[in-house]
Amino acid sequence: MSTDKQTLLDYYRKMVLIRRFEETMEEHARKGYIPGFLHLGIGQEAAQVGTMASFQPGDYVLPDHRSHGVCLMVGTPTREVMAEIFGKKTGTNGGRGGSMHVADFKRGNVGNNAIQGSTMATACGLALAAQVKKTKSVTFEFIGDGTVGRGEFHESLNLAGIWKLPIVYVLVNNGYAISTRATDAHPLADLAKMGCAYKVPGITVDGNDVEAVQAAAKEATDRARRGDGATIIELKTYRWQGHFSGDPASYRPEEEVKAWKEKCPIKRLREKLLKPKMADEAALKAIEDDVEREIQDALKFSIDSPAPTIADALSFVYVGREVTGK
Ligand SMILES: Cc1ncc(C[n+]2csc(CCOP(=O)(O)OP(=O)(O)O)c2C)c(N)n1
Ligand SMILES: [Mg+2]
Repeated sequence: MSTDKQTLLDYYRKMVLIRRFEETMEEHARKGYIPGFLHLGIGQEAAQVGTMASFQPGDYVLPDHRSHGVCLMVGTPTREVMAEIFGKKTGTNGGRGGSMHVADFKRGNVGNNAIQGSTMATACGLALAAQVKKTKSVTFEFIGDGTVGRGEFHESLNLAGIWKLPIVYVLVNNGYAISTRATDAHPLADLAKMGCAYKVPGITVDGNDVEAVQAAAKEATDRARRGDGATIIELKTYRWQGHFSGDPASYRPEEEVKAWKEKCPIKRLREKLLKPKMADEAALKAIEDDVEREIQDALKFSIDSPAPTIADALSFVYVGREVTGK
């Protein structure tokens, strides 16, 4: 593939940003700063960056529970995403959502729902609205391999198929749903084929190759924008950590984890940039240093920001009416 140098450097910065963001979150979860569960997407950066390269203003995205990187890719400032995960008042949702519910409506991030697969129904609604209003907006729906076994998966694909809804299903197949191997849970190895019963075409792609992901996502997005309907892009990748931060992941053989770390999507792009001398070490180091400054700024902002007050917890409970607690 012949992606130009500037675009590849942009992908490199974005992937390093997500990796450093996730590592910083993990470090601070261990120190007790982060309330609630934290699901990290370390190892899945190419899937997030490559897909979101086709996201445009006016589009919608429904991230899943492992999607801090997706939340960053819609353009929400790193400070606000991080502060939300820290549960602070300055976060995207005033600290009410936390890691799994970072939403930024004005940028098209409609947010996640803790119930696997439920956002697939929401995606149908958003896509139907766009179709009726003729806005050309595309809905990006992130799901994992585990979600394929849910009823909503089939119900939603049926609607998307019959109504030709403008949806890109981003099926991140990282091989596991908590401790259950995808190959033990589903009869098909390539889950993209699940759409054929609903006339929703699918493609299975190496999810650690950012250029391959970008190409597949672009084709699916163009197809949706043309009015030709939904596509599933299945991105085969691996989560390096356990299901949540603190899960020892003893259900996975060490050699398997090691082999996938060798296939690191960031290392791969780094080598691609260095070998034909598209970029030198100094240029990549400058990008990494720049990312580090952004991460440290967001971290200081998040730690220094105030926590929500009890009164804050009572606002937005009812539309148009404040609850005073009295
Ligand atoms: C309906 C429902 N069942 C179970 C859960 C608990 N749960 C949270 S994440 C998860 C696994 C999801 O696996 P997958 O879709 O492959 O995503 P991954 O965690 O691998 O990114 C489960 C079972 C849930 N949130 N909702
Ligand atoms: Mg999974």
